[in-house]
Amino acid sequence: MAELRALVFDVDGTLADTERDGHRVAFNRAFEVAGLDWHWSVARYGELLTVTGGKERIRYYLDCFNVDFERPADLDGFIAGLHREKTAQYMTLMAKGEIPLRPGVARLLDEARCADLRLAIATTTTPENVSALIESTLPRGAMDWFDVIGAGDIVPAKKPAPDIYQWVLRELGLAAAQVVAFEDSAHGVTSAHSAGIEHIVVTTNDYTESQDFSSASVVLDTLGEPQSPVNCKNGVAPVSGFVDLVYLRNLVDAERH
Ligand code: XBP
Ligand code: MG
Repeated sequence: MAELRALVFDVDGTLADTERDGHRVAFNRAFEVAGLDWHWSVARYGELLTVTGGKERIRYYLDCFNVDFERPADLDGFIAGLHREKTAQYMTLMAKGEIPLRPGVARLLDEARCADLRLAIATTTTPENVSALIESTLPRGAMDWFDVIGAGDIVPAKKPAPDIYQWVLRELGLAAAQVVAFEDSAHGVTSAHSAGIEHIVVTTNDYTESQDFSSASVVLDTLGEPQSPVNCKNGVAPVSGFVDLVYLRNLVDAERH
């Protein structure tokens, strides 16, 4: 039986609740800077999250929600420019440190590091956004805690395709059976599942909490803390009340028998 060797984290919705008050706000600020009268409301953004990746999301918005917009001849260049501004806006927002890590994230990262488990990231978001979040929420140098960061356009097919998880496994030099992934969305779950990776869902955000997570070993509201135990929505809850390495190893063993 394979031993657990690495934890692989999604970013948006998993490490932190970044979509509604981070990415959405940054998109709207970028539209304003570009002199566009577009505004993505909280509800509309939920619909737009059907598509992963910011550039892809802008194109989807034009295709489905703003079909009358007079498109520039170089639409790809226009979208890329808007998205660059959105990334800059997002980084400025993150630097203010207003979006914290979700409960249990810092604790589990620390425990994994002490136990010499490797850490990795598998996300569709732009790499600069990952560093902006990590640097604003964890101690200096925390980027080095992660052996592999799979992010953004590094693979052409974003989640729900399995490519980003397959890329991360290749870079780690590990088999799917040696890692556990943490996700918050149906797209992320499909991606991890298609790559053959055991995954845990941790979600409390309005955008993803009622999605289909039937392939996940367990669905929890958070990773939990000693003082604030998890609420288990599906699967076996941690006896301690929070996700730790004992729980993860048991879960992995149970799934593989
Ligand atoms: C996250 C996303 C990202 C962000 C935007 O999905 O869908 O596209 O919303 O990021 P996941 P960019 O959590 O499954 O990785 O604008 O940088 O693309
Ligand atoms: Mg996510």
